[in-house]
Amino acid sequence: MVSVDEKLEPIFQEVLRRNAGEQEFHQAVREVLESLGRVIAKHPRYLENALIERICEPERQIIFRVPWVDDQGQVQINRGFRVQFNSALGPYKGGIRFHPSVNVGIIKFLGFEQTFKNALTGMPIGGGKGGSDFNPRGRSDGEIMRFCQSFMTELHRHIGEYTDVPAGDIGVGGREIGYMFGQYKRLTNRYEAGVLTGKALFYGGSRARTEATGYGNTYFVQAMLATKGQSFDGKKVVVSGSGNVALYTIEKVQSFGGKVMAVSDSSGYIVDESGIDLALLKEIKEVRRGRMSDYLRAKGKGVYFVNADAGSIWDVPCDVAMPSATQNELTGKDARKLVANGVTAVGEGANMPSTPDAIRIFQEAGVLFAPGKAANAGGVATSALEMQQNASRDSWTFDQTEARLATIMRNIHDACAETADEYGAPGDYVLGANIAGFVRVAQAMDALGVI
Ligand code: NDP
Ligand code: 2IT
Repeated sequence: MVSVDEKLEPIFQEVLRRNAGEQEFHQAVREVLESLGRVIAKHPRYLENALIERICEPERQIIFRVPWVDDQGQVQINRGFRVQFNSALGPYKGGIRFHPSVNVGIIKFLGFEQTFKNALTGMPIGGGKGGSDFNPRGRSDGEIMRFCQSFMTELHRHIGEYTDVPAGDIGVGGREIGYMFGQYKRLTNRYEAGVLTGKALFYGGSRARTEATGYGNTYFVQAMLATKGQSFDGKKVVVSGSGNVALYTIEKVQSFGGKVMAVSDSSGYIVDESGIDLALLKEIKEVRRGRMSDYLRAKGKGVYFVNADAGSIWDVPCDVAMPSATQNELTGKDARKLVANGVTAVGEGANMPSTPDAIRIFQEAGVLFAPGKAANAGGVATSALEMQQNASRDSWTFDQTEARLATIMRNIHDACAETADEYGAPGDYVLGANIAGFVRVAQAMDALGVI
């Protein structure tokens, strides 16, 4: 196991003490601190002024009650969160997640990672994250709207285009952003388009934002493969999840000549020997909001379905793995299986999908490994492009926006690779991403005084 530098160990112990029980947050902090030993050896200045301690402490954490009325007339209560982690580089920026597993530790890990991810994009955005333990599964459109309105009734006083700009994440897509924007507009009497991103195109959204995270991860993996003289062409790819990130990962991988063998949702995974039929999958997931088994029913021949408790999607042999569902979905056992099956590259579309064990196994096996905070940064980067378009009351073409995204992903890839080289760990994208992101945030914090 990689260890935390002895000078940083007391900082980590203090994080554990002050944030007891928040395992995902501990995991995310530990990974960054493991990378920072090399930074403080070179720049002892970052140990002064408690800069690292401050980076590990959110600037503000908001927890609130979200009451709403279901279709049966019953009052329901959920808990809402917004963690405003760091605003040294710009307004807090990051998604909102609706999932029953959401708790403060999960939102904190996401906000912490978001801070470094957003710094890596090179755009003027700080880091934040929010959400609720609300479960959208099986809820009617009216219930979703009432929940979003109640959530925003509290959240609106904490956000704004210059303060904090939320967007989507698990369980929050264009529909939910629309309901939240509508309620924000009513409450504030302002058409403040830049307060939320991921809006639909007809009221201030950006072209390519829907596609951006999946496309961006594919561009990142393409750049990693190119360092070994390889490409996606003819490669077998497995993409977990079947939501926003997964669908547009599949789209781009297929356009680059890759063959996507398997996809999943929380019920299980399907394998399609002839390659995933993306039009069918989109119809099931984006239009019908259906389940993985609907694909099996529609397709039948050459397709099989494995229940979530009967096996792991990572048992399916592939050249490239692109985990795009949720945190810690790819374990050490899965990584060992993938390596045994000859995987050559892994690009994390989700946030922290690989456990620390899995990352170690990939790296020891020489697998090209792209951590989420670099590889999935295309989503938030395109959100920042949406903010730019809103601020200038402009609207760019798809090609123009995608070209910006492609350049940003190339720059992030190169920054990670060059930083890894500079700090004596060539090919270690985890170290490169953590250090490059950290240095940008730390420099800004340092310049702003004790904040
Ligand atoms: P969606 O809600 O669109 O899709 C999530 C997918 O992951 C669904 O297929 C869902 O299955 C599956 N999933 C979610 N939670 C679990 C779980 N606990 N166990 C198994 N499967 C699960 O979300 P996104 O595609 O937007 O997000 C996916 C990941 O990408 C998340 O980690 C998110 O933080 C990250 N991300 C998203 C960005 C964005 O722009 N949207 C940007 C950067 C990162 P089911 O429907 O059955 O629940
Ligand atoms: O994890 C993420 O980067 C997101 N969910 C997107 C955040 C954003 O503000 O677009």
